[in-house]
Amino acid sequence: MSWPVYLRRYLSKRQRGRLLNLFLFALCGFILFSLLSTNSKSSLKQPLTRDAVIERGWHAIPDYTKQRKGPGENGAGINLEGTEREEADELAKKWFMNVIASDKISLDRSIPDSRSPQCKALEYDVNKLPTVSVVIIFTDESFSALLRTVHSVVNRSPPQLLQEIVLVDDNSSLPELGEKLVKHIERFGDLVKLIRSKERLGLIRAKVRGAREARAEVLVFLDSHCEANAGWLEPLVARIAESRSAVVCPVIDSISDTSIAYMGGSAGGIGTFWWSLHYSMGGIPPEETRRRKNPEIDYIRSPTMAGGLFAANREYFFEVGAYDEEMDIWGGENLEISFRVWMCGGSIEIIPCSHVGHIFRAGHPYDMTGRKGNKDVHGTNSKRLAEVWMDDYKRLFYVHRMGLKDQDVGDLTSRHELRKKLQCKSFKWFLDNVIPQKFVPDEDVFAYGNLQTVGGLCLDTLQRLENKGTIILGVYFCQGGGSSSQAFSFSKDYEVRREATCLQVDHKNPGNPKRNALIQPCSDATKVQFKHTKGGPITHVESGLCLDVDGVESGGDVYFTECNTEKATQKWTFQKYFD
Ligand code: UD2
Ligand code: MN
Repeated sequence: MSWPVYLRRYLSKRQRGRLLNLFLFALCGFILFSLLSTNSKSSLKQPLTRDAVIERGWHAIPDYTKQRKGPGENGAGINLEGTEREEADELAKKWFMNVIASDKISLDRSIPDSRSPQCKALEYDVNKLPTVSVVIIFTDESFSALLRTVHSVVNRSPPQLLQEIVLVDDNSSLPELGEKLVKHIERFGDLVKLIRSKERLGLIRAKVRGAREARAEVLVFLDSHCEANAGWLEPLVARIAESRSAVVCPVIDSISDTSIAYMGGSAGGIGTFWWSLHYSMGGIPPEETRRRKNPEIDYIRSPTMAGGLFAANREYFFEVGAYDEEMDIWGGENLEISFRVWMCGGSIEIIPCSHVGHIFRAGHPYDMTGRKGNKDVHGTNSKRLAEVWMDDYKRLFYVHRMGLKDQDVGDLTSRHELRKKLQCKSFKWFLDNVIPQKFVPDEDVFAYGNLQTVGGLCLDTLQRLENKGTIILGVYFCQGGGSSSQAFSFSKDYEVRREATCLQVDHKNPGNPKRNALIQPCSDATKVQFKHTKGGPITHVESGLCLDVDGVESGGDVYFTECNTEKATQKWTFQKYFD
């Protein structure tokens, strides 16, 4: 190596060697420094510290020890009066929520911490947990509801965990969701990303779009009218870190659609389903209660999820099939992902220490029409899931949706292939192992189908809504094949029942010779039993009365009365008897 003459003149060989070392050391240092600093510029690749968040001028994280004052604080509702109230009522016809009240409430409002004391006492090492991308999809959402969702996530997530929020705008047309939204989220820097879809995707494809865009190890989905509660994120992420195939849901607290009050909730239940493929909630079964050692904290194995609010390992989410992207707009994807995850080796769980509020709206503030003018997106989405995942049990769905049997719902090949590739278990396995308490109307019963008496008349709910409490039954012309309002089972527990409701004799006016035939929620504790053989009477065991009907008139009510073997109107036959 040749040194410049002047250096050779003034420095000894040893000094020159030291200088060289120093230079090389400085060079390495410089390279290392530049590498690190470019990395911290795209700092979202790195978990952020809380200090870094504040330093970057993002929204200051409110101090929860301070009492905030103002409309809606501490989760209070807003009571509007006079013309404002009239205006809000008018607007509710379009929004299905009180947008005026929502606009009055701070985007950073405080809400009551709905966790149990045990949950509050838990500590997590957030530096050891994986980071999170929160995906929030929306179409024409109320500006304040959407941004309160975003603010609540920023405010109540440990900065070390929250890598990014991905907003997916599903082709909204409201002007305030344009530039005004972009300006508003600037304060969050690159913590919040906004993706705009030029075409309407529907919520299923919008969620997949957001998931593809997400970069963190864990994905969390939220609806665009939520409020994340204190400590909501840590327990979700911790459970996924422990079990990669756990798809976990927070407890969904309720936010009033009329006053926007944060109303809290409890982790007292699991997700189930109706054979019509609507989501439903149920009590925690006794086996699950026994398995959970600490009822305040331990996760709850849930057969299904509501759909909107959940977290999953991002790679696992895609491995297990993300969503069926041929499903359109709204509905069905929540049961599809639930059945699929369980059947393909994962689990759906509710994490009682994680709470997120959600505004439950009575209608959809957006167009529900799917592709090709489809007005029944829930129906066609559900048929897709029934065909792929429910094996022969899809018959029970078609009892409710006979009209869909011949309906084309598009190609299912890739979803069938997915099920094969993942070697998923059968739907019977799911019923037996994940939701053994689910009543299967045509299995484990003595008889099933319509229940016919003379004159071609069948026992019928007459479209009276049995989920709204007790109803009186009647008769109607038999519908042959299978009609949901005429579907009854004679169970092995000797109940005459439907999916979740049971036949009962009206206990009012016991002296009355005609006692109403009611249908009411079944009870495990007190089973209402009947005696029956093919073509014979339906006899109430407790009172000894028999099911009867006046004349042979369609639409008439049925009742219980003294048994009379001579009377043709007391002879009943189920469509199908087993053995
Ligand atoms: C529930 C779920 C919802 C979804 C749905 C069934 C909860 C709390 N919510 O209905 O996430 O699983 O059941 O499909 O469990 N959206 C779009 N594009 C559309 C339609 C909706 O982006 O075409 C957005 C919408 O702005 C909202 C989200 O999707 O953020 C869910 O819609 P929703 O709130 O109307 O559904 P929800 O709560 O009745
Ligand atoms: Mn919602």
